[in-house]
Amino acid sequence: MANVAVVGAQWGDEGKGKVVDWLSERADVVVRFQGGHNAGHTLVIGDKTFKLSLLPSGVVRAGKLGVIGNGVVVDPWALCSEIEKLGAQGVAVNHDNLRIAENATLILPLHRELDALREEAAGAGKIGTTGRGIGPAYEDKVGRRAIRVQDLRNLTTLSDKIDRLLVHHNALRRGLSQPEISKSELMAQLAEIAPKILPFVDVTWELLDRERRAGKRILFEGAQGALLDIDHGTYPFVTSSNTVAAQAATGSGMGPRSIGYVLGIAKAYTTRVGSGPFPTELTDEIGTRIGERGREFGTVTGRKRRCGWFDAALVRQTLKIAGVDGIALTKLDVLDGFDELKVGVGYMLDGERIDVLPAESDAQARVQPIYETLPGWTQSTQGARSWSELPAQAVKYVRYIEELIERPVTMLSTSPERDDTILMK
Ligand code: 2SA
Ligand code: MG
Repeated sequence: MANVAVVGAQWGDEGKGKVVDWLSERADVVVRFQGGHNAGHTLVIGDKTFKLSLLPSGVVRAGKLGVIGNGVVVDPWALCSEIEKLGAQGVAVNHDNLRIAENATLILPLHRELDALREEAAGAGKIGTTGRGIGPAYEDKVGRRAIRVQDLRNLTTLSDKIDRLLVHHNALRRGLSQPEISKSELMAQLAEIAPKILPFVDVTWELLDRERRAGKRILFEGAQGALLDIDHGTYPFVTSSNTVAAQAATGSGMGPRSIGYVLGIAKAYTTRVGSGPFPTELTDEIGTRIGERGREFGTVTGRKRRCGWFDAALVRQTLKIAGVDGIALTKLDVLDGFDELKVGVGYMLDGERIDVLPAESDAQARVQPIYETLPGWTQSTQGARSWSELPAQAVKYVRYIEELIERPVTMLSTSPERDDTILMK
């Protein structure tokens, strides 16, 4: 098996966790390469449910190494509490199964505060962030003033770096009429957390290169989805990292050829959390029914997700941008029992038919979806483990999607249970 990168093809929450878990059994190393604890993966293993946020999914399986790559923003306090929670569920996280890139950026309490302050100030124009400080931390990274994981090794040099950081942040806070950040308090907080994080810190690009050359199989675990990508998503209603497969290389310190296969994950319908355009959104009782059947609430924030029909035009677009070879289609069973199903095949914009979502945010908000209608099915597909267990109309639905998105559906998921998966090719 080639090294696989798993990326979301919609707005996140596509069910990447289950697929990553399924694939992680066949991998040796699982790497996170972007995002932070804004991600949320629910893994159902036997009778246990694990909710992971920052930790790579591999850590819950014995003998796998989880790597938090340089492209991730790491909140050390959130990480420690996640490790503690897993510990209480009987999973020990230690140097043997977790490494963190020394050059990963830290999320500090001031980032979380700034995230909240900005959202509050934006009122109706807010992004609807997860409030985890993700955006502000990435801003500091690109602004070349971030504190990185390795800086926790030396409190003397850390002091100078914090001075530089606070020049920026305290100016910003004065503008927002907020009290300045106390350097001594921040230093004390970091000095306290450092010994808990440092045992995991490693030169992960080198470690990954070694593993790759030893023939170990590496699984790249994406978070969020292509439509939340900072460049290619529905900007500005996006997250602050690149979520497409190319980032798996940059965000882990490996070359692009280390990725052998890109698996996109798409839900059999569409959901979105937070603000921003969503052409096939259903605000009627059908949307409510999908949300209830699909239990569409955020793993991380518990927020209710907006629901709508599958948008094939959009997914075709993201698969191209993300470089996806084939997709796993998830939560097909949620669509059981509908009389008919609609699939978005393109858009109308100001009286003209278009096949792609325009890049400009006002135009994105104005497009009207064009639908094709397909008959639904009455039988249950939940838990189906083979093609032959699916009703003919469900097969037709999947085949139709496949045709529209111009990529094969290589995997079909019919319940949160790992083994309720149909391999297509
Ligand atoms: P942020 O906090 O700056 O990243 O928020 C910016 C926008 O990105 C959205 N966002 C997400 N939307 C869906 N799923 C997300 N993460 C988890 C996942 C899902 C979960 O990867 O599956 O736990 O529910 C995620 N992360 C960020 C957010 O809603 C804003 O629109
Ligand atoms: Mg999720």
